[in-house]
Amino acid sequence: MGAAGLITLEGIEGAGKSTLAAWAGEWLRGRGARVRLTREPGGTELAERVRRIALEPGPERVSADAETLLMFAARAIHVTNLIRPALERGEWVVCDRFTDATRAYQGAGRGVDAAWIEALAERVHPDVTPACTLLLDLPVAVGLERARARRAGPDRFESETQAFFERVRAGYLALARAAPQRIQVIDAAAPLESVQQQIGAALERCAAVAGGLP
Ligand code: T5A
Repeated sequence: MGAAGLITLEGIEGAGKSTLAAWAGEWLRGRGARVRLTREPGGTELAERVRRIALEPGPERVSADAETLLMFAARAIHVTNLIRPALERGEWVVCDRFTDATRAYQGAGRGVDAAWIEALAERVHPDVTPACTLLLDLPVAVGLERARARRAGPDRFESETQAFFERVRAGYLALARAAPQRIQVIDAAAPLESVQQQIGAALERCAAVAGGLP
């Protein structure tokens, strides 16, 4: 395997990110890569505690700004303690969500100022950018149905309106149009086998850009 890199998976709830992140990890391992699988918000013990604060429903109001700061607080801990050290050791890091999620959910979904999000990203991870991002795209109703079918109770986000998730989805697709070299759009409404084929092809392209397969 050539130079390692960060691969992120993005999409709305129920798009299949967790399922396909594990599959992508196995795909890379099968080609001789050392792989670290992780997720956001969370990924380390402390960042997972911030995740609980960010996602658990409760009586207190969490503003869009507070939500943005919680995501970046978790991310700062995650990048410092897990992502950057793993990349420095030459491992591939496969991360279920990263800063594009803040751009899509807090930016497009909640209307948080995009320039502020970029300033926080530049501050928290100036040296860490995904080598490639797999955007699992599917209709909102399909994603929410999948997510609801496998969950006991909704977190704060899953209680949001369909219109919110439509804005998030549109936000993701706009990011993909703005960064077509990095973000590859995957048809995630397709059967799992077809999604895996698309991911395999995307990873071939990504590995070639990042340094090549053996
Ligand atoms: N968030 C996160 C922000 O607002 N800002 C941020 O900066 C960040 C980092 C938690 C929440 O945090 C928000 C966004 C989220 O609301 P999360 O833990 O990633 O983020 O939560 P979810 O997106 O809700 O995770 P889900 O588990 O619901 O979705 P996944 O991971 O996309 O889906 P997955 O793999 O669990 O699959 C769901 C079901 O669908 C099936 C699977 O088997 C599973 O049962 N499935 C398919 N079925 C048929 N065909 C396919 N192609 C399928 N693919 C998967």
